[in-house]
Amino acid sequence: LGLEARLHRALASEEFVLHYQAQVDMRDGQLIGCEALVRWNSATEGLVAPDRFIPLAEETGLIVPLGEWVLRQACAQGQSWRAGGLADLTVAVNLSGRQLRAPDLVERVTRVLEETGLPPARLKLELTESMIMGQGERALDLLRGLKRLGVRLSIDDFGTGYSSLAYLKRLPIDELKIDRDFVRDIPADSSDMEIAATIIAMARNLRLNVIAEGVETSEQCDFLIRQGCMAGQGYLFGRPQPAEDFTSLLSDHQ
Ligand code: G
Ligand code: G
Ligand code: MN
Ligand code: NA
Repeated sequence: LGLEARLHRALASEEFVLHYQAQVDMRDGQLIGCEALVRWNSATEGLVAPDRFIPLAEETGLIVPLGEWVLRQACAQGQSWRAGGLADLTVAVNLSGRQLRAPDLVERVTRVLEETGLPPARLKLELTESMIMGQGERALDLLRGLKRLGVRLSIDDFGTGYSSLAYLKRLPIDELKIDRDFVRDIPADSSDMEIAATIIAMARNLRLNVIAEGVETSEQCDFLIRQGCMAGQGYLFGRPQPAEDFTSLLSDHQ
């Protein structure tokens, strides 16, 4: 069976799982949210990373039902942590370009929020610059539609695209997420430090939240805080982990 057929079968037989990675206030390590990251728990290959199947899922359109499964699963999980009194986290979910182009995205998100009971303000959708830029004016309408639901919008992999300040200013977004490419070589690479600092300043000027991804060392953490970026995600604070493990972590911190 080819990969495409195996992916279809995997969706039907519920072989996909979500791992959750902490998003914290880097000043005190306080948990503020988590990002849901999909993996394929393949019967034959074990845990498969998204880089190995998301591109094909995107190409074939399977990303639309898969993405909806991810969204529903993550929202249900977030609501279950809330209902259990464990934590009131914001759950971040990645969207793909194909999902963004589907004509009924706003309706799909509305339905999932209603069905799971997660308050819209507790859902953060991560979109990349290139996904939005490729959409022209339609993107603005779409983002406005999502904002009207009350969900939060974050620009993932920020700094790797070509958004101008003028364009960004028009987008109804809440957050810039600094790509880990610009975090990895802090403090060795001074131009990466400049870029990270510039993104943080840009976010401040546009009154947007900013979060750094791929934070692995306390030097990186300290530098980012000094520049004014308080939120972070990365191995320094925790790796992506299965829902059960993330839940135990929440219970331990109660
Ligand atoms: O842990 P990591 O290897 O999870 O993720 C690799 C890439 O896969 C990231 O860039 C991430 O955005 C993407 N990814 C992870 N989960 C999802 C998902 O549910 N949907 C989409 N579209 N991309 C995802
Ligand atoms: O969607 P996005 O590209 O933001 O997905 C986050 C990706 O970054 C996932 O693949 C996740 O596993 C990975 N990641 C998260 N924290 C770290 C980190 O500290 N170091 C590295 N190398 N990767 C990380
Ligand atoms: Mn992401
Ligand atoms: Na990213």
